[in-house]
Amino acid sequence: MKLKTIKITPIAFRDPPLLNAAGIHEPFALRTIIELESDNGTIGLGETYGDAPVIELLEALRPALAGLDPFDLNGLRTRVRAVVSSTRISGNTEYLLAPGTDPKKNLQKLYSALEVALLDMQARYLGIPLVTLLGGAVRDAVPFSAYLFFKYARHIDTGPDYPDDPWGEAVTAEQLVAQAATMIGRYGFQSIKLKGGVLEPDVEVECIEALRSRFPDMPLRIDPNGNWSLQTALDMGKKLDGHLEYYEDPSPTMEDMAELHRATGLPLATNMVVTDLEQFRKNVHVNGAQIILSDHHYWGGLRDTQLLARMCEVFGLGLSMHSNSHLGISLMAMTHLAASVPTLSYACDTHYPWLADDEELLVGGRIPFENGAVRISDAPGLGVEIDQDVLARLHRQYQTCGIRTRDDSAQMRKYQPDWSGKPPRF
Ligand code: GKR
Ligand code: MG
Repeated sequence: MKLKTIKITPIAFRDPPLLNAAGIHEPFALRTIIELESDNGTIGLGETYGDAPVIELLEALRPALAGLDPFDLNGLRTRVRAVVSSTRISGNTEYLLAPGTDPKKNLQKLYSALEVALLDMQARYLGIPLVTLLGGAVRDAVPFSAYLFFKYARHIDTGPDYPDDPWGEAVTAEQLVAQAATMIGRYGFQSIKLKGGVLEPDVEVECIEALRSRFPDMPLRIDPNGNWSLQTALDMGKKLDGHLEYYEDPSPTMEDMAELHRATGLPLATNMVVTDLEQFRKNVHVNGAQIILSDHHYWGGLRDTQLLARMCEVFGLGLSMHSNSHLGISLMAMTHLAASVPTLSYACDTHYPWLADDEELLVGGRIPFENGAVRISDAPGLGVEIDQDVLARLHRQYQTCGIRTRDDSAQMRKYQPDWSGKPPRF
């Protein structure tokens, strides 16, 4: 079997005005959809970041992929390495809250984008679910958490044709609890993550307390994305003690996290200070984070994330899973991966509930959650097909939306012209 066609389609989908440490989500989030076809008609699908530098790299890689044996992942790695080291990217921007935008991870993210699509192709060719190729399912359904965001009711700069999202405003504890109740009612999630670092820290602690009284048995997490100074994180840690399953990236540096853990004993999780092997090694020495949030999009694909899981086990670290705004192909890749990893013992993050119903590009629409979990079917590969009409619509939206690289801080300056987005703000 040889790779014959490689289709790379940038898309944009509507994203609600979600608030975070850097600023606010723009009206459209970007992704890239990868469709491979082999000379015997087997397909392979992938989804990755949609920022301009990633698309430039994918386009540079495309000619080198023709004729590749889909089982030759070392061949893929060699080709990706050659392209990454020889391609000059025009807009190498890094957006701190999305680790995948770091240009130092170009090799990992480019390899991952193609590795997922090739593994999907391999599994479809063999007629087995992707998880079987990854070593077999240790669970047949993967639990995700309700990912709550503070948010405004609507975007500032969209025209009359841009529909309001159904979630409404959430800038008070009462509104946030209502958001949680809706999300849990709709999808059955059994744990909650709150994206923090947005309102005054004491207000966010009150929100966690309000969630605790409304959902007494749910594991809770808060993630201020490094927007709290060490002192603030210590003060809030005392108030949050007893409420949290883990405390995610309260402060911006590994050293601050280590100090916080020494002082409070709270379990700290990260997708900001441990995002590559060098940081992993350093973390083992300083004990900054005790739980690593994996993400195959920047950890170098499904197999390298399985390796990360083994390393976490070796060094006694916990493992969870991070997400950025994404569609169903990524959700299924995350699900097959998580189903194959025995030590992934926390409910995974997903932004999927924030996706509008009419913007899932899979045949059959949105992937269903049962009791907060996504089930793996017997279908070969990732088990999903693309609805080409929706893909074409989302590509047209990409062409007209005007966004080429995610920038939540620039978007926030439309609301607050003096906004810097530089952490820690509190
Ligand atoms: O989508 O606003 C967001 C998140 O803040 C995202 O950018 C982060 O990467 O979800 C992420 C996290 O857990 O830090
Ligand atoms: Mg995080």
